Amino acid sequence: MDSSQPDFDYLFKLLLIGDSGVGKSSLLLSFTSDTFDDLSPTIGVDFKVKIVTLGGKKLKLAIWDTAGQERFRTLTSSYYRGAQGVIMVYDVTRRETFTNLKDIWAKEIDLYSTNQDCIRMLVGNKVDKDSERVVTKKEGIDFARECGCLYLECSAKTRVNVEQCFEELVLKILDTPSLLAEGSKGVKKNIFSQKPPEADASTSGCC
Ligand SMILES: Nc1nc2c(ncn2[C@@H]2O[C@H](COP(=O)(O)OP(=O)(O)OP(=O)(O)O)[C@@H](O)[C@H]2O)c(=O)[nH]1
Ligand SMILES: [Mg+2]
Repeated sequence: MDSSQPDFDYLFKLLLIGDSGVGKSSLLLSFTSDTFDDLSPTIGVDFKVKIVTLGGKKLKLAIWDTAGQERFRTLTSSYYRGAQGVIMVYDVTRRETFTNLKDIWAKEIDLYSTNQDCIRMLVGNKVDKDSERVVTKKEGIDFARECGCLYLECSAKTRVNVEQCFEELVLKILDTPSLLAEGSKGVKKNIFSQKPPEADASTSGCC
């Protein structure tokens, strides 16, 4: 076999955004390692890679996990560059994390995203804490409709709907010709051009 051929059909860059503590890193860990841990807040940006087979294609997902804390905000704009999908996460037990998605995060995507067709997914996390829920599913659905996003509720802790969050997003990317073209550019060049900046990268996990 020709070793210069990449072992995947498309390379997609996905981004997790949302307030600190909503569970972005936990979702990523749950998706990539099938585990749940009590994590510390992310510093700068973290980055994980997962290979999945979806829609008959072998896909390399480079998933960027950004810090929600205000003091890291200035680092974040460059992370949007070249992303084919963005997952906007809120905590169903903390209303301000939901309103901040509307007031801050959705605007950031508009401002910084370089892909016009970039697919957005709204995710309400921590549904395992049902007795503490303050944001209803209907509110989530309505907001998703308003901003033209996909929508799911999930729990990084119980892993309910975690895979679906990533899979539905990726399937929609696979359905969008302009994003597919981008994804295959990365493959042709056989480069991994979307590494986080050295100085900001905290840890790098793999597959
Ligand atoms: N019960 C419950 N707790 C969760 C869930 N997801 C995350 N947590 C907890 O919420 C806290 C914050 O989770 P993180 O994944 O670190 O949140 P984050 O969005 O990455 O936060 P930043 O890195 O600061 O932006 C941790 O104590 C997690 O254990 C969930 O689905 N259910
Ligand atoms: Mg984090």
